[in-house]
Amino acid sequence: MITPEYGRTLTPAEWQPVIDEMLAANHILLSTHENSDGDGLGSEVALAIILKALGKEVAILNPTEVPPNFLFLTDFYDIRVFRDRNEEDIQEIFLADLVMVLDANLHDRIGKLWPHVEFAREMGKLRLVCIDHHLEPEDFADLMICETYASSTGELVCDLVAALEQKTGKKLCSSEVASALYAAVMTDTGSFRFPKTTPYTYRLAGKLVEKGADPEMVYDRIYNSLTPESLKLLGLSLTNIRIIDDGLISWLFISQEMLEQTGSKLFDTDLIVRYLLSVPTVRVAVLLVEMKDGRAKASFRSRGKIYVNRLAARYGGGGHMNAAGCLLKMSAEKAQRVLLDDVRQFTREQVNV
Ligand SMILES: [Mn+2]
Repeated sequence: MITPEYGRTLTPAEWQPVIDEMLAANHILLSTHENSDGDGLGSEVALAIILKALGKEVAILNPTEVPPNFLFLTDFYDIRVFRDRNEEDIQEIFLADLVMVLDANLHDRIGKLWPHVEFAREMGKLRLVCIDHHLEPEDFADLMICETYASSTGELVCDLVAALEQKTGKKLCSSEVASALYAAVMTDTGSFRFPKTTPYTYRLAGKLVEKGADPEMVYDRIYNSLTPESLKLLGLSLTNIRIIDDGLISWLFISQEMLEQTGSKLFDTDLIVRYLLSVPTVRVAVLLVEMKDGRAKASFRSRGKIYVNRLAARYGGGGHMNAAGCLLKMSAEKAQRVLLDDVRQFTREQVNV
């Protein structure tokens, strides 16, 4: 079903405050959420190329490393991981006059960067802009562009680029910008299949291809990049999925031991979550992953009108109606008990409504 706001875009006038911030700044830092995805990475790479072309000093500093299947984006622009004990990296935040957070609407989503950004803002003139499309934003920046109608942050950035081109009279959307934005929109729409994919999204994808985006390369690099280790993890995970509560819930726990046994990494778990909804009776799917530091990371998916972002919010996380996540501040062992009880209760309530 097409959302009622379909086709809505922000007007150049609505983008004006963001454009003013970008044009006024000299040194701009871009960042996205921990365990970054195609939307956050593609959006920041696209904006970095454009801001550089406008004569700005621009760096991308992320809280966590780029997953291997998105490394092709680093051919377009350097993406660095912020080192919180490194003087140079900390200094970089203090030298910036604008930080733009993309695809995250809670302050702690940028992880270890946040305390330094917060301190730099208290001490000086650092401005903070957030562009995002998740539900229930926290008002943590000077300017918040949070539009939940958008399929992706990349879709919003496409509109921003168009407004910037109009304002500056320059052609800014190079083929690399177009491919980065195509990667953002493609991944967040599940290759143009998820509910917020509208006729506008398809037209936008078409425009990006006209501007030189390479759909074949982007798809191949992102989805055909499995390592033998991640395939082993996938196999092991599929045999461990539990379909419970009359088929309403699918549940998978991936332990550190499973990661070690297969030689796979935390980001290898990202491709597994989609299999949890592949059984049609399932309404709520949960992937719980034990992290190295003993905490656990939960990803939620749902089918139909079930707001799993509300489930994630109970643990300090958030997201969208059908896709959300959180970091649990408890051991994986405890999380398996506490979360499973909570998910069962939540699902019963939601399905009975
Ligand atoms: Mn997104």
